[in-house]
Amino acid sequence: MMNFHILTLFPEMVLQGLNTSIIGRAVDKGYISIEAVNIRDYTLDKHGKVDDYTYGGGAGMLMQAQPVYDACMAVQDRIMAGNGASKARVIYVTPQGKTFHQELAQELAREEELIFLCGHYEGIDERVLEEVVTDEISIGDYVLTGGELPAMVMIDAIARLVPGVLHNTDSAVTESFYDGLLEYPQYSRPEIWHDKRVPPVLLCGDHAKVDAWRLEQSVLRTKERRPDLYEAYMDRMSRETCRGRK
Ligand code: 4HQ
Repeated sequence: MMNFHILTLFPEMVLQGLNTSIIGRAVDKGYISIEAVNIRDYTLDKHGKVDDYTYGGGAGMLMQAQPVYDACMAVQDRIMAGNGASKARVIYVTPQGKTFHQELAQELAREEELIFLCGHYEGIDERVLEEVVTDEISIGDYVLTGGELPAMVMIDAIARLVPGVLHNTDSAVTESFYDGLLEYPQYSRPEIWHDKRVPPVLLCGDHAKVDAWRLEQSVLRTKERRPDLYEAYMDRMSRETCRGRK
């Protein structure tokens, strides 16, 4: 069981996005939980304000420290009341963080609780980030309007690694990036479509032959499309071969 907590000004956006399909089913079955906490609920401002102008001037508004801090502390307190001790990691979603990747998803999937802090406007007052954030993570080098989509991307990638979430227990390891290779091409009925035949090896019934073909396709594809991944794969293979000879 893994519990995700999302601190956001748009709780309905993340709940809508994550309560569908596989992730929605995982919530229903109790493998994961997803809680969206509205940062606005924690402002002490009587008009519900959570943002202000930046010192030093410049364009745009900044989320203020107080509501973010109080929302985060409220979640940490509830987590600690639940598990009796440890604080959860707090992930601030920002282009300035280290880039999210499959290995990081695997590491985070081993946590019991994760808090995602989603900024809006021009971001969040630096002082509260210094106090509450344990990890800064980006989903890639482009600029979005808020941290909600990146948080949803990461939660999806992490949640599917939690035991029980995927039907097929193999899928989490068989797919792209397991072994650092891209996936092989796949085919379903009909056998001929737009004059294109399914590769005959897939119809031969010889599982060893099928597996060998798929690995070959994965390697060819990776070499062609992701030379960086291919190089890393070849390096890994040659190291393993060395060890095998010892
Ligand atoms: N943001 N990967 C939130 C991003 C982003 C990204 C821009 C984060 C706006 C307020 N986050 N601020 N790319 O573009 O994580």
